[in-house]
Amino acid sequence: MTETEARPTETAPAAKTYDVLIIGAGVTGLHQLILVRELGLRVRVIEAGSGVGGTWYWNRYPGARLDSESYSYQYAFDQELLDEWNWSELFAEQGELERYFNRVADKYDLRRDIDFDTRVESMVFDEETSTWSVHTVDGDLYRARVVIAATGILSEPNFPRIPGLESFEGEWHHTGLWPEEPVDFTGKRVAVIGTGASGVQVIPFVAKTAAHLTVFQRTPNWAVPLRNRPLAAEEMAEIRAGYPELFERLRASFSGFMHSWDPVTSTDVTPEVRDARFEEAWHSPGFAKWIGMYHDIGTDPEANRVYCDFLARKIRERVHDAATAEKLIPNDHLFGTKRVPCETNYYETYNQDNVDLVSLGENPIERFTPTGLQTREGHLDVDMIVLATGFDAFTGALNRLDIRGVGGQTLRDKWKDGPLTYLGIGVAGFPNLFIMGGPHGKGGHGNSPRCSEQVVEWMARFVEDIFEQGTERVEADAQAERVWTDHIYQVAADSLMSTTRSFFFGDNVEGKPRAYLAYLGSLPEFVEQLQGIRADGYRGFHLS
Ligand code: NA7
Repeated sequence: MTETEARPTETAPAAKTYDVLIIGAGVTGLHQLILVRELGLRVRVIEAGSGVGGTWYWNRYPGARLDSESYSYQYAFDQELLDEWNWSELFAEQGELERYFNRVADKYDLRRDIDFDTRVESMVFDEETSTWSVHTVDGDLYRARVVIAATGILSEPNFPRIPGLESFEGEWHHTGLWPEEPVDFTGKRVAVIGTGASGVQVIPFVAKTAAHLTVFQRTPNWAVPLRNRPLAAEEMAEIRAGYPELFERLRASFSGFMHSWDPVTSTDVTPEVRDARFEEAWHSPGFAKWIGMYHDIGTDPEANRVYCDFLARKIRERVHDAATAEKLIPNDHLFGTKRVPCETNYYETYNQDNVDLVSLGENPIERFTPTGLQTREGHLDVDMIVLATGFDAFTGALNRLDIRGVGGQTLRDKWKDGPLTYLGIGVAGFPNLFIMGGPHGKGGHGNSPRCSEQVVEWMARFVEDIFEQGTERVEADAQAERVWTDHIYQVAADSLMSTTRSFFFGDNVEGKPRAYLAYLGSLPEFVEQLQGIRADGYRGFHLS
């Protein structure tokens, strides 16, 4: 169906009117579009970027790649696509993922329903008509009964509050907003700020060709080797033959990953057996070294410390300069209490003569200048600055939409002390707005397509029921929201993750209140709850 044009008034632009508006053409938004379109509803996607893929569109810095095995991170709903697509590496790089999502967009002719280069400026709920008015930065107006915000968890870049960036006369880039044109480090003096998952990926690439690289580290991370390798055609064929069992297994797993915690307790085995197991994991790919480990490493601080000692030894073996090695070993948090970055030659990079590491605790950056960075100890001249400073995760992208619900309340205000949601999907006071992949949803700790697919399917059924039953207004119940949010906090409080600062708690961003933002329950448990809630006539939502 085509859009209908509402009559423009003198002050308002003509509204483009749809049944369902989806914000974001990333992993979740594309899948949601495919399913909502099948319902025959008028649906449109608004996307700030110029292409599809979300994370894999924006994070195009050299070295960007998956930490989940490629074949576990793809849509499972299209057998033809599964049959046709060959992953070239165990952990695909950004370009391959972007090609994959473009292939999906081509196959389903999705672009005809997507407005690219369109950024939402504000969204207002009209209580009389029970519709959302969505205003874009370019002055366009969309109106829709239902809005699905698929804006992503790690999509709003975090900028350090260091003054003067606008005065810097060289080139600067944020890893999460990397340009399409190639960035050339050759012969340049480069500063990289940030040593999280993005930092450890980009740093070895910069060091290869830069004249000099200075890495500014706020806190060291427990980064572990990715162990990437090419996937030969025969291996790919074997993997493909096992897809039905694979996807079934991943759906039944805790977070949709290939690895799951070992039921064996590390203290039940001899130190020799334990150390051999650590060593074996160290040589295994991806998250085998994290969520494939003895389960008590995720729950018992003492067991975790023994593993930290092993990992610290590995860092000391790899970094020649003892003082640099010590700087790279975390002493403020246990292993796995933050997102574990996976790296390739990250630690060896510090053995290069053209690379320096600066601890911001010892030598903070005071300001950016036209020619570089002024630190407490002196000025550093650089030609390029790379900000690998992460994201205002979970809530940043939603807050930026400037969402105004019942009575003009803003979502930002409602969430000023931390988000309140029902299932991570609905928010009391914000009817007909559904969040896919935001705070309190399963995706924060999981493999994104695996964690979102069943929720997106559930949402499509909900949308179908809403329109079939002529429901005008759907709103999460405030009490159901309280119970869900308390449940979220309770599970997190019992976890080792609560012992440190991280983007899971929001306190990676200066000034953001500390509140747990993800969901630590299991994927099957979450999906079962969703199904029960639907069976009970969407318990916890008011439909009218
Ligand atoms: P992360 O993991 O949040 O890492 C950001 C890094 O930037 C981390 O080292 C931060 O230090 C550092 N940071 C953040 N703010 C500042 C300021 N103000 N000054 C100096 N350094 C700062 O984000 P990534 O992009 O690396 O990874 C995000 C996800 O992408 C990851 O989980 C994967 O899913 C892919 P900190 O450690 O907080 O002290």
